[in-house]
Amino acid sequence: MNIVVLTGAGISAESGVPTFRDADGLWEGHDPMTVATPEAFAADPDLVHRFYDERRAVLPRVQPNAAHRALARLEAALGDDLHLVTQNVDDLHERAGSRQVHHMHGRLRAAWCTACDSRHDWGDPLLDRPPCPTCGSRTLRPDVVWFGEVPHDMDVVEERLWACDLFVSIGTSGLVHPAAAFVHWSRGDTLELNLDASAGSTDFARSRRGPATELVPAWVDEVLG
Ligand code: BV8
Repeated sequence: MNIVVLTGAGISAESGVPTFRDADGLWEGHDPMTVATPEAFAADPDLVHRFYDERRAVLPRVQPNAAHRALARLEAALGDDLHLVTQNVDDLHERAGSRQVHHMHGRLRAAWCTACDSRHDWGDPLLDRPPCPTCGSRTLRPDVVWFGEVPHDMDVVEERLWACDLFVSIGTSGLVHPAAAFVHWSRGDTLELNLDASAGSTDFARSRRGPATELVPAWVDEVLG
């Protein structure tokens, strides 16, 4: 059984990580969608660094939940027959035990040097422009994919979706592309597990409504029998 699972901010909501649209939409008076852009970073790098430094600092204080753990259990059973791709930049899938996590939008706990193109695991602030471990220049940025930038390894996702028996979307509003289009790329059956109807709910063969910490463990139990 070849399965592709996509997760969004909704799977981390019950861990206390605010989603993009539930966090009453503003951060320091800014719409996150306008801060997560190369233009915002060029215009006001300190503002953007603060946005990501704050979110990076929260991570050690939040824990994975039953939904993250259920997907780790699924990976332990299915191995390479499961492809887990997440829009999330948090590290909760890894901390729940998932070993193969495709962060299509990058990772909060990583820094990318715009001078030498090196990437580094990174848990500290970037606001004070620490030197790049590789080249020493003070040009590190958050290693996340901003609006207008190209998500990582979409060709891999396309291949896996074309070959899958089942595509499951968990905790995403289906507003951001190209993740919102995955349901159309899937050769197999499609299932949405989400608290509310998403922008793409009607494109799924089946949809279940409810919190991820209830829906995901129950679905994994069904798959593993
Ligand atoms: C690209 C990293 C080209 C940074 C993020 C017009 C039409 C179509 C597309 C576009 C367009 N104009 C512009 C575009 C492209 C643009 C886009 O989609 N814009 C949108 C706003 C229209 N996309 C891009 O720019 C992307 N790049 O297109 O390049 C390309 C394409 C293909 C191939 C090659 C090149 C890059 C987008 C990446 C942006 N970076 N994140 C950061 O995190 O700061 S996006 C960011 O927002 C997240 O990563 C996530 O993807 C998105 C938020 O979405 P969700 O995860 O769904 O979260 P949300 O809050 O919206 O929803 C939460 C859901 O959970 C809700 O449905 C809720 O009901 C549910 N929920 C809540 N609690 C629970 C729950 N469910 C279960 N249990 C619960 N307890």
